[in-house]
Amino acid sequence: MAAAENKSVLFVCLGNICRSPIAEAVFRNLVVEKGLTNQWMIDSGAVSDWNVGSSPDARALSCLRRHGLETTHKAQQVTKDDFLSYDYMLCMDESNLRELKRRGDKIPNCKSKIELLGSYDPQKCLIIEDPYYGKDEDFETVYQQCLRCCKSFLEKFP
Ligand code: WE7
Repeated sequence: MAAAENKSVLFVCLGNICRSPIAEAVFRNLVVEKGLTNQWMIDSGAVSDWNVGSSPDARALSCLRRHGLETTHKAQQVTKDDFLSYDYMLCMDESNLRELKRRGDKIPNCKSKIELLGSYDPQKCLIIEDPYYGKDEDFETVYQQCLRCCKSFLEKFP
């Protein structure tokens, strides 16, 4: 019988159209590859409400496609409920971290551990920079950082 989902992670960035959908797709693929799909609830969200309902940035989609991944994600803002249900909120930069912690601090029974995804990087590259005003190669850098960090995060759960 399939085990119930018992671990959960929400990947978070500013607008949920560049970095966090890449992280979500990368992590989901690792979980599928390891046959752990039924153990994990995985999603992504934004600190801001700016892009709600939008598909990921075209450059994020082509980066994922280049690596054989797809997503149908639509941008959504992190909700109060998310702080009560997710084990982990993994975000990309200090601004995301500050904002999520500020919100989490106001929520009684906040369950989520709020951390930088980059804190799991074996290469110690702590910040996953916003590629919004960048080039394709910046999206590739985001992808490689997400891959290293997601692998290392998943290894925490034997
Ligand atoms: C971004 C962005 C990103 C910057 N995705 N946007 Cl113009 C704007 C204003 C408030 C929230 C959002 Cl989300 C957006 C659109 C979407 N990754 N990065 N904007 C960004 C980057 C550097 C300096 C200033 C901004 C607004």
